[in-house]
Amino acid sequence: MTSNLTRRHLLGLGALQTASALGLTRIGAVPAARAETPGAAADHTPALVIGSGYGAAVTALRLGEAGVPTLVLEMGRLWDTAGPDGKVFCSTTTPDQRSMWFRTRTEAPLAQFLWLDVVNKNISPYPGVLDRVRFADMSVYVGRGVGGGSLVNGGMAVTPQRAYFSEMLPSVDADAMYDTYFPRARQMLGVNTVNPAWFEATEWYRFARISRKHASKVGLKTVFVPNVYDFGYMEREAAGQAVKSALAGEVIYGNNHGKRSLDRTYLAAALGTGRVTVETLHRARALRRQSDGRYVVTADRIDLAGKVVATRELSCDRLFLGAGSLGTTELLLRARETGVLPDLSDRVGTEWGGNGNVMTARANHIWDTVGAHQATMPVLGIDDWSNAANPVFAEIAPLPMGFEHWISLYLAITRNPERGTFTYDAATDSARLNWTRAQSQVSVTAAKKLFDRINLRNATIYRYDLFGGNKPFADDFTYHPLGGCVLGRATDDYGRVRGAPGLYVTDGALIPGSIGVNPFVTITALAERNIERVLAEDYAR
Ligand code: FAE
Repeated sequence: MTSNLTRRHLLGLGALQTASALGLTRIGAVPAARAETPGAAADHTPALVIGSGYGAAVTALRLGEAGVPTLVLEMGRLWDTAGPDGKVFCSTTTPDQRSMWFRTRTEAPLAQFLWLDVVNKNISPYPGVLDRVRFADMSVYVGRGVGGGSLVNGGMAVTPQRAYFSEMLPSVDADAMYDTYFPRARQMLGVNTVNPAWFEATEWYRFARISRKHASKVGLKTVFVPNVYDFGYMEREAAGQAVKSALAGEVIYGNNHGKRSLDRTYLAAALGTGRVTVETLHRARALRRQSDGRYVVTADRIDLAGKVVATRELSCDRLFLGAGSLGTTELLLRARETGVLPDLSDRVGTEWGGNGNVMTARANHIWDTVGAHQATMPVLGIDDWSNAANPVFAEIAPLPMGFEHWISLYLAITRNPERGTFTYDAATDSARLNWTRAQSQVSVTAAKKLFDRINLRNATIYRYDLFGGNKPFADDFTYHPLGGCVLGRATDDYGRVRGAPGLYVTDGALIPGSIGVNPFVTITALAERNIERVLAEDYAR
């Protein structure tokens, strides 16, 4: 199994490199140049997967292993080619066109410092790796490219608390998840933990140790947070033996080294099966079902300027949606509201949440230095989730600015029961999120209760200069969009879309708005569970 996987990985990685070197948008272990020949692309494929994030990558691998020829459509590009600076991804401090999805200016989460607009930079429009999807009172950050969110995220690989998992997804057998699918997901994703002795000694995590000290003064416990960043690599970075990535401020616009993103794990293995092909810069726009039961996806192929250069119709026997909470929900909502798939459940477009995300920052005393050098991968969290009166899991986040700033930054995950809904806007042919500031207030109140305690005991204050509008809490964006097509409601208990045989949801859209920790391990494990069942039942018929 292991050597097989290694061989597959190598084959897959080889395919990725060849495609990248030739500038192809079609990637497969079949000779890529031949596959790119005009007219060679088949219009029909047994399985079609939309998107290439966690749910999609798991699904593609398991379909490929089962011998099912599978095509993956990804709207972003393959991130494997060095730019003029010799790097695949641009730096965080001097971002260029590679940073964001068709923008003229970057839109970083922490937009200001000392109230000054010094963080964001002008860029030229390009299919960059990070997108910020803006709705009225909520923005959603997502990754774009082969690997989806894995290209831009903080790598924190956290398994949810079992009781809360069961509360959120009561129809899922928790024994099977915790005995089989969570361990499988962690192993496949390459999850590892920081060496505690190194953590205690290194300057790169001084910021985390300071926050731990302040939390412990009010009796709050901290826990180590696992990650998919290779901590062995990070130690070599610190020792000057490896090119710096997490220690060079890289994260939200991509890591050039060290991170086990999906293109190195699941997707490499999927391509290595020889049955999976990925088409990049293809945005699925519409889907319909033919009278013979096959699905047809209309996809726009864009160029690097964003211009639609071709529109393709691709038919498949089975269609797997892995375009993320926003992308998958929009495709289904559009299909239902335009009457193309009228039998879809009225639960499509409901139960959305941002996982109770809220960011905040504290100003430390002059003697509590956080260090000019900070690793971008968080490894500690304040775990107060079992506090029934105010459950919060707050990650101690880095703010690597290259100079001492005395700031402690946090991403708090709160238990927010509010849920948003999506409505289809015919004028723009898009899904609109209905979410209000008042719904975010629940998260702010919970985070404030926790950090007021820490501030009071340590005689510290909030920072008001970082999030715009003089706000000490960033409550208007999330990194963790969840829901929109929830398991057991809009789908059956294994992601089969109700009212549409042969159509499946594989991604974060299945989770009802909240999971209490960073979500990608849960999304991965759930996808593993669901595709196993679908292969055993639907493909056996
Ligand atoms: P996702 O990974 O979003 O993949 C969807 C893919 O589909 C993307 O590649 C899209 O480009 C593509 N797509 C969308 N629409 C279409 C279409 N119409 N046609 C073709 N392709 C399409 O989906 N989570 C953690 O657990 N730990 C962390 O440390 C963490 N940090 C984060 C930091 C940042 C800055 C961000 C943005 C997210 C972070 N997350 C983190 C969240 C995590 O990345 C996210 O939950 C998963 O990526 C969601 O996985 P999905 O499979 O749902």
